[in-house]
Amino acid sequence: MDRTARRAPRPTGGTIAYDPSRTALPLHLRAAAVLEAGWTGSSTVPSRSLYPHQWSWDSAFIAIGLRHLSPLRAQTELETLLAAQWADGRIPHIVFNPSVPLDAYFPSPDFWRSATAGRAAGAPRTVQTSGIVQPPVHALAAWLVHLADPGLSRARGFLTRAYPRLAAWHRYLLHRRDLGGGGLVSVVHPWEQGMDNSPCWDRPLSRVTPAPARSFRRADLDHGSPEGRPTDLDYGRYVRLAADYRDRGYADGPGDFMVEDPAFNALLITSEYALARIAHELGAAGSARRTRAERLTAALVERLWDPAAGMFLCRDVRAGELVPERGVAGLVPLLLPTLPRDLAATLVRTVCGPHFGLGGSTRLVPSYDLLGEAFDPHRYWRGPAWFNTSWLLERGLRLQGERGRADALRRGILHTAGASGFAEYVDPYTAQACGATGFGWTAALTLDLLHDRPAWDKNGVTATKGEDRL
Ligand code: 9WN
Repeated sequence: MDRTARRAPRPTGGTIAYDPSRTALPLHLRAAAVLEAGWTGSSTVPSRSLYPHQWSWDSAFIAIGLRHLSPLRAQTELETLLAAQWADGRIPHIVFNPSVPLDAYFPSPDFWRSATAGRAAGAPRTVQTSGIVQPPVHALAAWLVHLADPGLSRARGFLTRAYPRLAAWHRYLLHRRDLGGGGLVSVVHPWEQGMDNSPCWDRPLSRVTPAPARSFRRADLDHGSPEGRPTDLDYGRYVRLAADYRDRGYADGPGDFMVEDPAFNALLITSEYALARIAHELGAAGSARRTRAERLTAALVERLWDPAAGMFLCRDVRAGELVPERGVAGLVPLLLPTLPRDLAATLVRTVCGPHFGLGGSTRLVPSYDLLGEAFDPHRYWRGPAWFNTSWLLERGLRLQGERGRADALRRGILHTAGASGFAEYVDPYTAQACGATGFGWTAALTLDLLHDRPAWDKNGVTATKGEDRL
């Protein structure tokens, strides 16, 4: 099926309308046009059709790309998200746009009822949000956005205002979400981890009684093809988990679904390093945060490393065991500067080996084990390659000194992003576009790779670490 023919995002007045067929335009202009078309005035939608609100980790990735177009807009993107933070510190996974009809996306604000059900947890009154979270990429994004124009950032007090909110966000995760008691954060819903339909959730999700299919109406199937989206049974389980959490007033505690995920925790650690840099920029000491990041790295290794798999796995906290499925999340700790060298070398072998095929059968990193029983090259997070995870691994490979592999992955991302019309995700073997086109983070991370890496290449790997200053 030719998904590039799907409805294009609505253009905004006076800007270049996004049109995937305009392949003659240079890549950076096409990527910029996608971000222009998705800009609402205060944030950027992941996709006008499928995801017409603001999503948490999408906004962080989008800000990382937007900073090259407009540092002011990139700061605004993050500020809009941070303004929706709850008093308990959580940053909600969706901030709803009140001008979008309720039936455009499910679950809509009337399902989450943040202002009422979330009152005890301190949900904001002026804006409607979901009550779950997404991976903490935000401090990393804030730091990179600051670096794009430190003068503007300082003049606007960007980091001064963002820092306490980001610190409260990390505090929430580290204190309220250490449900396994081993120092790592647990997610309580597959949507929190961001790779919604990964086979890594199948086992822990099987304990959840699905909400009856007739009790809700999926809006995603109005836009996405059913073969590419989660099944009704899985959706029923997502709805049940979210409704139960809401009905407990979004209070955190033991529940049916509690998973320690390697990507979520590795991103928290990366963002802790970024917070240390931000603290230093603001004249405070960041050493406690660095120490914490190192301690969290050690906990990650202790609780989630599986030597037989040669990678990190998810821990099902309820069952007290690792989930024997290889997801791309288990490679993301390549981002960590104090990962033991032998583990980093093993991870590189795994990403390039038969389970993920990078540089052999695949050019982008598949979301799930190519040899896994549940592998499906087109279904959501069960095999296709996503651009944000490949961007993270490009960064991780570069940090670990794997410059040649990082360069090849960068080229693969840029080529595939352009050829697919900035697809949401692609078939890992054929690079066929899947899901929405004109997708926000695909365009943003394309811009980021176009801007940053040539300079890094000139200066080598040491400069890469220096530029990040993490
Ligand atoms: C639920 C917006 C989001 C991404 C997630 C992706 C998908 C939503 C959905 O879209 O999730 O949050 O309806 O499937 O899995 O990573 O943030 O782009």
